[in-house]
Amino acid sequence: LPGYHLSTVQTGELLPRCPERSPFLVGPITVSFSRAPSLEKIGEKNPLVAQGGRYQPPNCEPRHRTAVIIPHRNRESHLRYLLYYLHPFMQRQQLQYGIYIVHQAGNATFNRAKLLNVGVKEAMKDEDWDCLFLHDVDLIPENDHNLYTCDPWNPKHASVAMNKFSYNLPYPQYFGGVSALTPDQYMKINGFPNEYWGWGGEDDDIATRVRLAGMRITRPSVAIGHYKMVKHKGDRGNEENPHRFDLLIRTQRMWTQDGMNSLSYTLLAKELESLYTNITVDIGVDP
Ligand code: UDH
Ligand code: NGS
Repeated sequence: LPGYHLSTVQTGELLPRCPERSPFLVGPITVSFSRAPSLEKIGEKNPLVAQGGRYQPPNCEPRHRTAVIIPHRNRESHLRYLLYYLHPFMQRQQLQYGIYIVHQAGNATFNRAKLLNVGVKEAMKDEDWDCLFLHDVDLIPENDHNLYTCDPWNPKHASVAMNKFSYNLPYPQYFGGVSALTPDQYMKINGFPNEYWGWGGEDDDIATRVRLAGMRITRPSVAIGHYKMVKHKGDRGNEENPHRFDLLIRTQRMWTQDGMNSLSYTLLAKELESLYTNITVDIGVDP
């Protein structure tokens, strides 16, 4: 009811709080990867999304403010699939939200965890987000009962049942794919490690940080935390990190020194696109 929203804005009337449980949830969603939709088409289907990929429910005061932060390089078609499904998904959950793409400039080795640190730092400059969703670009949630909100006490691992792992956790400590922390929880673990260049291990490091900071990982049930992955090959520039096992041995010693408190980068651009905020960053090179 856009008209209702307009008139309440004009009269300065307060909106009622959104219900604890959104009436718009549908449960399981069919996700298919036929042809990646165009950004124009996604925009047309999401008329209430504002510049920078921002949204708030038109008819009620949201209970949650979630920033989705997506590390990215050279995965444009995956991004379009994700935006196509994620915008309506979060709108059905009646969240206030923003979507941030953190694009690694240049051809140096990819660094997922450092990009996520940059995304958190930049997103928190924009808005007082109460939940940070750290989200791989190729994972599409398949059930909107998987709420994109944070647990107030513990970091959450959301992608517990991916199709490529036969809808199960690959191993009990797995923390990769999609996770969610409040800004407080994020700072309590000193953010994510900056020193994992290339594929593998950074998510295991983060899981260890959670434990060392005295928290535990919460998870939705495997019936709800379903994700479908866009099929792809390994990326050039993100080869297996040969140092990851050495780094993992040192997590306990390093986590208080390597993270948000040691983060340095050069922001190259921060652009408000129609469906997301695009952060382009120079994070340096693998030493
Ligand atoms: N990413 C990019 N571009 C890249 C690499 C990674 O955007 O070139 C992002 C993207 O959001 C991706 C995430 O980082 O979803 C994680 O990338 P990943 O390659 O670690 O994980 P993914 O599940 O692929 O996408 C696993 C490939 C298997 C490699 C096997 C090595 N043994
Ligand atoms: C573990 C990796 C994780 C990775 C997980 C799933 O072995 O980073 O496999 O990988 N840990 C190490 O390499 C130490 S996947 O099947 O998605 O390619 O997330």
